[in-house]
Amino acid sequence: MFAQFMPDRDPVTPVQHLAPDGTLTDGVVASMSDEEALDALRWMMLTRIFDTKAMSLQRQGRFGTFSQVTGQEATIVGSASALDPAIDWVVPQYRELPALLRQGLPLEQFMLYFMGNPAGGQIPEGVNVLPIQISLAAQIPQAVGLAWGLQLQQTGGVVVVYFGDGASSEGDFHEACNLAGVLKAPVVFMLSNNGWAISTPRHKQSRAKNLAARAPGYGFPGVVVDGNDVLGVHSVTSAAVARARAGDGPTLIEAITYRMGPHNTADDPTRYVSEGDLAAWRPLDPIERVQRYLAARGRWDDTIRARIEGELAREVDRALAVARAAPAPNAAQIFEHVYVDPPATLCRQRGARLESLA
Ligand SMILES: Cc1ncc(C[n+]2csc(CCOP(=O)(O)OP(=O)(O)O)c2C)c(N)n1
Repeated sequence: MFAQFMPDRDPVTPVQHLAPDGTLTDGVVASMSDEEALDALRWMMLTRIFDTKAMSLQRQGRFGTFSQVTGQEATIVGSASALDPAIDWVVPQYRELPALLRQGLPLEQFMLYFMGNPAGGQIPEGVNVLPIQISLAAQIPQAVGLAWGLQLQQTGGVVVVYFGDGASSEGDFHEACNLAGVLKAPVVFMLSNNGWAISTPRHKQSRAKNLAARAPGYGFPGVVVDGNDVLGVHSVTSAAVARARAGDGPTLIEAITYRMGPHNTADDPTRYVSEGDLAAWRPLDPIERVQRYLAARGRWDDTIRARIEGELAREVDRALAVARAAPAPNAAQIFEHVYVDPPATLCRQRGARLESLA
């Protein structure tokens, strides 16, 4: 199954704690309590429900271009749940909704962004996340800078920065790794290898035997994990966070997962993703895997599913109602919340724009 992500030579076996049938792999102690696994499952299910809603809102013209998480929920939730939102930071690409929510970003705030309201890009005070980044890999050096700042301030905080296999081919990724290695910055590089950079497959992305294998070249460890296994991802991320917090520097985690939907709402994956690949990945669904695990422990059944699905659907509807009731955006807003003291050129542009509208 993992072979398609790696060139023929010397494949690694990804770390796996939870097998697709929901059983723990031999000798493994679960990295989460049942309560924590249930909590992780809720975040994963909320994300899936939101994805469906967001796709339909986009088709109705109420949402802009949107990238779903579907299929990758364990990678994002397993890693984010290794963080302490009070001191740790999440630096996203654009496919990490549950990590942002777990850090405390309100769902309605996330929705406003996709409704074209500049208020959606304004992160509330005290929520330790950076805004979504569309320019590939630009967030990675920024994350290292943030981690360096936390190191200097001795806050004990760690930064987890998310990006894809495609972004890992950008120069920014390599420069960021180099600097992080030199500084021993408290950062975890979370590479979601979902098989695709839009329509470019992993095997055209790099000759490296696996993408985590690049880390030792920068002086820190790389680990490959089954990205559809929330317990495995949680375990390797917890170890990487502990390492960073102890002052031992960065880790690169490559989570092997699969993008089960389009790249975004503007994409037609039927032109390049084979039905056979999707069929092979369907039984590896990260949400069903945790459900099987919890069912075997007496913590999951159809009654609990119906209750939780109802609660989550209501939560999405509530957030949508709040986002819809938000004040309409105005032209001045796009100049706000970037600088404390805006530079003179920006002030001039703002003045000219408002004058032309008046
Ligand atoms: C600097 C830059 N180049 C190109 C693009 C266009 N683009 C948007 S998403 C994408 C693919 C990204 O793939 P990956 O990093 O693997 O993330 P995924 O979308 O698969 O999660 C590309 C090429 C961009 N946004 N920024």
